[in-house]
Formats: sequence, structure tokens, C-alpha cells
Amino acid sequence: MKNSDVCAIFRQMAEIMEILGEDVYRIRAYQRAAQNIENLTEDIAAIAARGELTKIPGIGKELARKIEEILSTGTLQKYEELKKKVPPGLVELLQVPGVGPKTAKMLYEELGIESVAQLERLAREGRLKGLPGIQAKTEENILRGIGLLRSVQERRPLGLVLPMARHIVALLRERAPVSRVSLAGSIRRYRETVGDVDILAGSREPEAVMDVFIGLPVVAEVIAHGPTKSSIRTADGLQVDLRVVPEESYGAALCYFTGSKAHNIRVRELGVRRGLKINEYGVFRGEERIAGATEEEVLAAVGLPYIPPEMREDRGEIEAALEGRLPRVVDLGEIKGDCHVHSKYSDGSASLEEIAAKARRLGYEWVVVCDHSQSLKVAGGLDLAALAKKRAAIAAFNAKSRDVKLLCGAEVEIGMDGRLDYPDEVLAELDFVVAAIHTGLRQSREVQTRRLLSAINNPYVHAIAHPTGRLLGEREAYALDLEAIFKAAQATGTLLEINAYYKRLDLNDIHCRAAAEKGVKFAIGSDAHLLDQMDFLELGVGVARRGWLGPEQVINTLGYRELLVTLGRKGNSWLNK
Ligand code: DGT
Ligand code: CA
Ligand code: CA
Repeated sequence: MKNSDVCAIFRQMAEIMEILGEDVYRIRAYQRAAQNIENLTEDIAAIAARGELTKIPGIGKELARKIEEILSTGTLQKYEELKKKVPPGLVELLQVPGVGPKTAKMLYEELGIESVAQLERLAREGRLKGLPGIQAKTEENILRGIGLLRSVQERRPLGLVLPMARHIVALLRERAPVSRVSLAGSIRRYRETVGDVDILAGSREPEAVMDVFIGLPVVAEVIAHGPTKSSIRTADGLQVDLRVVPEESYGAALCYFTGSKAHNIRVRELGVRRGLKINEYGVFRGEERIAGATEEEVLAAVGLPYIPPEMREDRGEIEAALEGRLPRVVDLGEIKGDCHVHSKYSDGSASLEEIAAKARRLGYEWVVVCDHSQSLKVAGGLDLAALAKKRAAIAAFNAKSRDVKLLCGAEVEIGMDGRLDYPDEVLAELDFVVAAIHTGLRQSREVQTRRLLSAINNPYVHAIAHPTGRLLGEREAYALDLEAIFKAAQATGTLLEINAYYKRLDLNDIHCRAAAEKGVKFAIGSDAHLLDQMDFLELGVGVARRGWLGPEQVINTLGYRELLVTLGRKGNSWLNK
């Protein structure tokens, strides 16, 4: 039984209970439990074995007993009973936005519909008309809902969406009568993938703003056009939603449309306890608006400090904020360098001078120039002679440069037996050694863990590159005992990388937070192979913030001198404080 299996059972139970119209709070309890189990980095069976299930947030005695039953029998009596109460296809229909449990049940009973594809066909043929509660408009809405479902299922990597989203924001600022414009939704929270782009504008002339929006050159299709709310699709199929609100509602609307939905629900509950109603227009006591212009004001009305958007996932930020222990997370402005950039010496395209010039534009003090090691021939790995040449070139560059400094790094292959691709005396000469696995990705959990542990235990390895090896939408993480990796990284003062390349984002937010709780520190690297890819570092900072990391946990916040001292001796005070 894996964590994901336990999660799936709880999610299904919540959905079936929804069809059966059972208690909303019980349904929510199952959903929250599923989410929290999904976020675990440890095997749930191991937690159960220690008798610590109730330490998982959202898991009380009753749910703990159910988890134990699932672990020992492979299923749950209650789940089996629930399943018998509804036809299997019905649960699928519930995923369509606008199709609630009642409609799903009726569609099944009247027409035997039990899949989204079937629903789509019948709605297109106009065969839903005349059913209880179904009008022409309802069919249209269902089809739109199915489209929406597909667009959400088809999520895109954040790094590919951000440039277009910012371009549209810039165009609106330039051309529309807006006082303020901001990104909202998952993109503002720096989720690693986004369903659609949400933009919020403040204006006294919403209709004029909408006219500009739907007329922008990037618009390929207008999905909806209203006075305060419109949606468009760009040529490559990206959906962009724009909402316009009056200035005095801007903060409330920004809170609402930034989400996450789960976070918003919790904030609204806090409001209810104080007799307040919170929506996208403001915070209300009766008819009176008591807050709404800024996010700070809205959150303060329910007793909360400002919470960075990246933390708004209902992963404990509300509790932490209420108890005054919300950490201050690292800020992009505090980043003084990039820990992982490839140059022309291996498979990168930029020269040392170009890398330094780009770093200067980004406001950095330093960059670690990391090229591949000798055995990775496909990526132009450097043999010892080439590495010596690169070191000399970097030393010459640094002697001349009065601002940006370069560190001579290497991304060193970890062999199948855990051995590193350069001998120790060579590693010892490098400023920054990042060890990585690029071959033998399908080894067993034991082998993979052993390989990484052996790199972590090498006194010259400063960091482990992209520790889990996953690629968004392409490749799962390798089988790995992350707990053991975190523990060893902490004990030896080995940094774990937050690889900020848009497809990697590895470690991810959840793993970062778990590692940080074990005392691990982090190195953010863009892994740029092209100069412009150095901009991806921002995504890594987003991951760090979503992982609740403070500036003192991220080595990129150190100035050049401090960095050199810190890297000089592994196991020094900064690395495993
Ligand atoms: P995405 O687009 O799937 O990556 O994720 P989001 O979070 O951007 O979701 P989206 O675009 O559906 O909605 C944007 C925000 O609007 C969402 O984060 C919270 C808010 N929102 C949308 N629908 C609801 C709702 O039914 N209830 C509440 N409380 N908030 C909602
Ligand atoms: Ca969105
Ligand atoms: Ca949206």
C-alpha cells in the first residue's frame, strides 16, 4: 500500500459521499486527510508502525483507525459499502464544473450517462433537453464545463506561462485605463504548473478595460466577454481570465482570486467566527464594508498578518499566522548569486564574460559556473586538462572583474557504485562541487539511495543537483529514500539543490519543507544552458517560498566573501547550524 493508494480511497469516499448528499464537514475531513497524506515525504506505513498517524495534520483517532485498516487489509469496509451505493461512472461526472451531485445522479438515472465523453456527445446532440432542470443554456454550460475540465487537466509548466502572462499585464498597464494590475491565481502563488492565467485590474471604467483586453494582439479567441469579467485564449491555447473591480475592492479581490480555494475557505471561516462576510468586494459587517482596498487590510480584519501568496495553500499557514509563527520567507531581492550555470566549456552556450554580464543585470555578486564532468560525453563533459584550463580562465576573469565574481564549479557524475567522476584531489581544488545522477535512472530505491548517500558523504561535495530527477510531465522522480537523504545532508552539511529549470523544480516545495524541518540547507541553481535561462532562478525562489524557507536557509543570500568562507570547509557552522 502506498501513500497515494490511501489518498485515492479517501478522495473517492469524499466524492461518493457528495453524491449521496452526506455531511459537508465529514466530506471536507476526508479531502483534507487525502491532501495531507499526499504531502507526506515518508511512507505512511512507517508512520503507522510508530503509532504516529494522529501527528499528521487533519488525522484524528477515527481516520487513523481507517488508515490502519487500509494498510492491513488493502481496503476499507466503509469504502466498500459506499461504493455499492453508487454506479462507478457517476463519480467521474462530478468532475465537470457545473455538474453537481444532483445533476450527475439525474443524468445517470434518466439517460444512463456514466462518463464525461458520453455526456459530451449527448449534450452536443442536444439530447439533454427536456430532462428535469435542463434548458438549452444548461447544455451549453455543461459543454463549457467539460472544456474547462480539459483545460485544467492540461496544466502547463509555470516557467512557460509566466512570460506571456507578464506581457499581457504590461500591455494592459500601457493601454487600458487601469489604476492597478496584478497577476493572481496559481501563477501568483508560483505553483509549478498552472491551469489558466488570472489577472486582476482596478479601474473605474471596467468596460473600457475589457474592450482593450479582448482586442489585444495576443488574443486568438474570445471565450467570454462581460463588463467586469472576460476570458480569452491565446494562439497556443492558453486561457487568460481578466476581472476588473473598483479600487476600494482591489485588496479583497486580489485575496479572492489569488486563492488557493482551500486557503480562501479557511480565511472566510475565520471571518464567520467574527460575524464578518468576506467576498471579492470586501469584508462586510452587515451592510457595512469594513475592509477591502488592500490585502493587508482584509487579512487584518480576521486577525491575520500578511501571508505571502506562495504560502496560501492551506498547508498550515493559517494556524502558523494565528500563532505568530509564520516564518519570513526568502525574497528574490535577497538573492546574490546563481549556484548552477553551464558555460561554453561544456554544453552551455555562453562565455564567462556573457554569464557575468547577465549576472550584473540580475543584480548578483557571483555565479557558480558548473560544467559537466568527464564521463558525461554527450554533454561535453570536461576532462582534467579542460577543467584546468577553465579554472585558469575563471581566475583571470576574477582578477579583472571589479563586481561580479565567478566560482569554478562542476556538475560531477555519480557513478553506479556511488563513485564520483573526478578524483578527490581534483574536487578539492574546485570552488563548488555539485554531484548529480544522469545515468542509471531506473535503479532500485536501494541503489539510488546508496549512490546519493555516497556523494553526500564525500567531503568535497557541496551540493546534490536535482535530487529526485523528476521532469514535469515527462518523468517521475527516481525511487529514493528521501528521509535518509535529508538526514545525511543535514549531518554532513551538504546542500540540496533547488534546481530552478522550469521542467525540474527539484527539490519541489513539499520536499523542501520536509528537508528544512530536518535542518537541511539549500542551493538554488538555474541550471541555465542558454543565457536567458538564468531568469529561471526566480522559479526556484518561488519553490523555496512555497517550501517556507527563510533567507538563512538558502546559500544564495550570502555575499561573495561569506560564500567562499562557507564553501571552504564542509561541515562548517553555516552549513549545518
Ligand atoms: P489553476 O488555474 O488550476 O492553476 O489554479 P487557480 O488557483 O489559479 O484556480 P482558478 O483559475 O480556477 O481560480 C483562481 C482563483 O479564484 C482561485 O485560486 C481561488 C478563486 N476561486 C475560484 N473559484 C472559487 C470558488 O469556487 N471559491 C473560492 N473561495 N474561490 C474560488
Ligand atoms: Ca488560474
Ligand atoms: Ca481562472
